Order: sequence, then C-alpha cells, then structure tokens
Amino acid sequence: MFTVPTHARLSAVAVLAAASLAACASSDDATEAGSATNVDVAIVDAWTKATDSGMTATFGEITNEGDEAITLIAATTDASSMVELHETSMDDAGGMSMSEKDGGFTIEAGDTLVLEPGGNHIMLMGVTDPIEAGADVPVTLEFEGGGTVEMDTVAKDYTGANEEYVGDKDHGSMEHSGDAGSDEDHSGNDH
Ligand SMILES: [Cu+2]
Repeated sequence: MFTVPTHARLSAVAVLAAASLAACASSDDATEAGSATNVDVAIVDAWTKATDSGMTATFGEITNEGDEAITLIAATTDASSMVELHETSMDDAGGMSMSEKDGGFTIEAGDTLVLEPGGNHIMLMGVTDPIEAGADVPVTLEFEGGGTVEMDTVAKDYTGANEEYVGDKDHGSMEHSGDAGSDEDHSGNDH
C-alpha cells in the first residue's frame, strides 16, 4: 500500500501493527494498560533466504521502541509448516550449529535483536512450495503477552551459513533439507 523504499515500508508496517495493537487498549496510553501488551518495534532489513524446499531462515533487525522489555517467543508464516527461533553457537569441534532458543529472544527497551546468517534467526522448516528470490514472505512475530507484529520479508538468494541443525530427537521425523520425496514441480531450477 506504500510505494516507498523497502526499509521505510517495513518500518511503517511494523509501526502500523503496533498501532493497531494499541488501538485495542481502552486508552491511547497503552503502556499503562494492564495486561495489554504494547509491542512497539521497528524492523529493518527483513529478508528470507530463497529455497526450493526443506529448511530456510528469516533474518532482520528488530528494535524495541517501547519502554519495557519484550520477548519474541514464536513466529508463524504461510511459507512453512513449522517455525522455530534459533540461535547459532560453536560446538566443541569448532563447527557452527544451531538449535532452538529456549524461552525466545528478549529485547530490552531500546535494544535491537539482530537476526542474521551465522547468528540468531527464525528457522522455517517444512517448506514445500519454492520461495523464489524477490517473493514477499510475510512472517508473524509473536511476543510474550500476546502481542503480534507482521514482518514483511523479501526472499533473497543467499549461500552460506550452512550451520548444522542440532534439533532434539523429537523432530527426527521432520524433513531435512534437500529433496525429501516430493517430485512435483521441479521447474527447472538451474543454479
Ligand atoms: Cu536454524
């Protein structure tokens, strides 16, 4: 709805989302409104790694513009059947591995959560329809207390950050990256 540069547009969307949350409170001064969670964030550089299928990730910088700490506890997107919040760490062997972040990401007032390849990220798992470079990939961020923010991300080709996934064994039946079965629509993607 806005024809302004991407970053500005993303911020505007986040602010609008926060504004609509505030509008649900009984007064304009939502920060004092008891249980209502006022999630006031600005998001820039939001993008999702293009992929044909399997696993990919969403990145961006999320700044808490509110007066209180907020905690990102989950995310959802139509682009994948399962989403987790991941952190990346170095294992004993010196390799990088990623795993689910217990308790989510807390962002102190005024601080910025940086989601980037090789670091914290939003993990998309079970992608079945290809996410092509340039596509819009909306991701809904869920914060502790019930607040949500729509994060509009754009798909980009990216190679690198091939951390090993060390998810718990409960997810062992999950599709891992690569062609897990589905032979439908291999529409000639030559890299
Ligand atoms: Cu991950």
